[in-house]
Amino acid sequence: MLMQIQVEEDRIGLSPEILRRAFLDNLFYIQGKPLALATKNDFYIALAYTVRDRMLHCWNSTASTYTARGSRTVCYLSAEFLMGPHLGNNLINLGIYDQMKQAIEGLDLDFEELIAQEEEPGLGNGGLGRLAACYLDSLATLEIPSMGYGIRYEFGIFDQEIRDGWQVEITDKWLRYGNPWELPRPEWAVEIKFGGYTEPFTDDQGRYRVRWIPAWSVKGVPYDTPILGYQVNTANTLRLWKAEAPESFDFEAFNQGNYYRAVQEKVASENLTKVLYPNDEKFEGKQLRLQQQFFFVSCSLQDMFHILERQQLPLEAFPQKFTVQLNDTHPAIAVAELMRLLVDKYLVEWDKAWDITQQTLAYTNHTLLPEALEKWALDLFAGLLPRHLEIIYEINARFLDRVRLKFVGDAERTARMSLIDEQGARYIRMAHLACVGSHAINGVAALHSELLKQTVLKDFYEFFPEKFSNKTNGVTPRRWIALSNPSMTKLITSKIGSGWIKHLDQLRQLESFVGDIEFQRQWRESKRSNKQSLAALVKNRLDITIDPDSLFDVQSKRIHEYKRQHLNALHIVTLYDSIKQNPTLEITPRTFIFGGKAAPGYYMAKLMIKLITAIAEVVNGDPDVRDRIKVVFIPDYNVTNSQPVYPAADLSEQISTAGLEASGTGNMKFAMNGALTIGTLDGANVEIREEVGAENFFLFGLITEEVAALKEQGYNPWDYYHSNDALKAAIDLIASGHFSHGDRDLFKPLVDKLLHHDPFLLLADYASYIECQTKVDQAYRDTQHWTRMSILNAARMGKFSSDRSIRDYCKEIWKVQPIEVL
Ligand code: 73E
Repeated sequence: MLMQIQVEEDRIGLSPEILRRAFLDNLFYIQGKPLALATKNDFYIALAYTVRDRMLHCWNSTASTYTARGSRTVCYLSAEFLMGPHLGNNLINLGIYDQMKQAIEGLDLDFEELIAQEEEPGLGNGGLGRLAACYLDSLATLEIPSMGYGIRYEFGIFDQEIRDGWQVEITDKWLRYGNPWELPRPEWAVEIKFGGYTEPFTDDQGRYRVRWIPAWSVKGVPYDTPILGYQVNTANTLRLWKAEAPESFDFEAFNQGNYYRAVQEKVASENLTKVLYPNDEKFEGKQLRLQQQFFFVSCSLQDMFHILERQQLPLEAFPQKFTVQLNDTHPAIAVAELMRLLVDKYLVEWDKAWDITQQTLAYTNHTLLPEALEKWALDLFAGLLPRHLEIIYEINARFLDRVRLKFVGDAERTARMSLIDEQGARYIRMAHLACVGSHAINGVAALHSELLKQTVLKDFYEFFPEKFSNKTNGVTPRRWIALSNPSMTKLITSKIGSGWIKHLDQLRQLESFVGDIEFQRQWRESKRSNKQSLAALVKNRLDITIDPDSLFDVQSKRIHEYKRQHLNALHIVTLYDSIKQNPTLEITPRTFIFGGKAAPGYYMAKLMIKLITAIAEVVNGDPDVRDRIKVVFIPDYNVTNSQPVYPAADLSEQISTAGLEASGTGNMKFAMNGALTIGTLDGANVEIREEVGAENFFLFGLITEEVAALKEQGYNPWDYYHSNDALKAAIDLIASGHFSHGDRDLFKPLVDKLLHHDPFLLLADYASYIECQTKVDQAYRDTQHWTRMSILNAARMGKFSSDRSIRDYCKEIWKVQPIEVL
């Protein structure tokens, strides 16, 4: 009896002494090592289990509370969850960061070093996957019954190395030392079928039905990770599916003595969830990708039916029990799969099944870029999912009948709205499928949601306007402030208490200290110490010395032409050139910091990285300029490496061509950490500027309507090139080989594209950008005023907490209420 209580206490106690004892216990019983023999990884694993033990109680209570209350559950379906390292975040959410630090340091171990041991699960490309992760944090913190459903990729987003200035991709073996945060649940595995053909038949009751005879199948095994909320007992689940060989197929081959075929099949099955597609906002119609999408959607929907069965609820209760959010069109096949399960498996009649499907599903659009819109070649689709194709035809036929009724004689509209693109080779339009099958459709920032209605989804908006709404993105202040920026967190809490971590609007209270000289000094000191930490990291990793007193000007995000990292580069070249022309030029010393990965097949993006590193080499090596400007490209930008970046930034570059960045979320992380934004009126920049005040935001560039008008009237970048001397000088310098050891060919594709097409209007925005950067330069010299602006930025970012976004989704789309876990 005594023994039991002792064990319990060691598993749940939160004091440094108990934590230390539990840690040593885990080191011995899980890693099988005494202190003296343990490696850093052993320490990390023991630490992780010590934390996980303290979450398991919450996880269990949460599950039983939800079952007992029969609560409505939000199911967030996403092909990507960019969770970032779990350990630090779980310590914050458990509220034991400092206690654990004390426990570990009491053993003479370096706590931060152990935290840094974790290989982050990079199961996403960028903003879309990270948004899903922030939403899970907020759902748990707000005590909303919810589940994240996705794919357990064996290889996440590649690790980036920079060699000779070029990006090199290294496979991400994140599971190689084990993953202490997940629990496999093989007992809840499901079967997923592919290929084959269909045939009609009449069932016992004389009903017309269709049978799908698939050609092959795989098994989906769920791996569960607890997602703990901040200072609550709620721990929800992230359920990621791994593909394995099906039991039955394997067995058959074995019986025939075909052992090698069985092994081969096993390998082929596991390929399905092997690797994350590393393309951000670019659709590639690859068969394996469609297999991945259908696989995780079918696994997840079948899982929901099993839960319904276990709770002995009728099929009609499906939409009351589950509300399913589709994170972009990647899971849009859910429309057809839910219909198939209801109609073919559970024998629900079509109209009723359609009601259930529509009531259950909701769709979030994340981009207007035409190259990102998913459309599957019909043959490929038919080969993999023949039954789903029939179902989509039926949905389409019924839908287009309604369109024809509402817009009589408008054949063009009918063709435009069809789920099938028949302009040439035939394709299935996944966004159309998602719109028709969902009761709610939303964009991710106010501007984006408006543009959706005016452009890519215009016809659908005209057909069912009531489905459309906006849900502006948000980010979690737990990871992006409390964990990433402890010095600012401490300062803020010393002034207004710690309530803001859960109620970010409370940061407004900082406004009353904005004129307080002592508070301003502390604010600067915090920023300065964060800059020093980043400088130390840069020195350590890249052996580049940067000055923490210089202005840290940061652009970190995926590399993409529409995000215009090369516009930033043109500014650097312009500054460089003006210093070379006028060696005594007075400018505010700046450190330009870049970070971001390029899709491996995106040649122009890779060339942009080479351009930045080439400029860095020249600038940093030139004694005339290097004390005034420095350029750093931080390799392998991921969640881990981004965490020290946001707190150290003075200036946040959000410079996409207006109308093209749906929202952005990095823009929010920077501003929350007291950086000022230089940005276009694009995505959530519009709302950030509204919140922080126009006087605390550096705005430049054409607005969306002007971009459209300029393109309409025939945009000619040459005119800008010839009428702006500084612009011409910058482009000529790049073309001359100045940054490429005399090689005039290296950057030619980039320069030619700018001069001859410039689809993202860099040249049109150049003058406005440079002028705005001059204002930044001036403003930074007035330290006190800059500090005021920095404080006001952070103080006014309450709206951009993902808690606010999730509350909006809960109220307006999901209709779910919090359930307290005791
Ligand atoms: O503006 C961002 C947005 O903040 C947008 O570009 C990004 O989603 C973020 C979160 O809403 C996004 N990613 C993708 N589409 N939009 C995407 C598309 C295909 C594959 C992977 C990612």
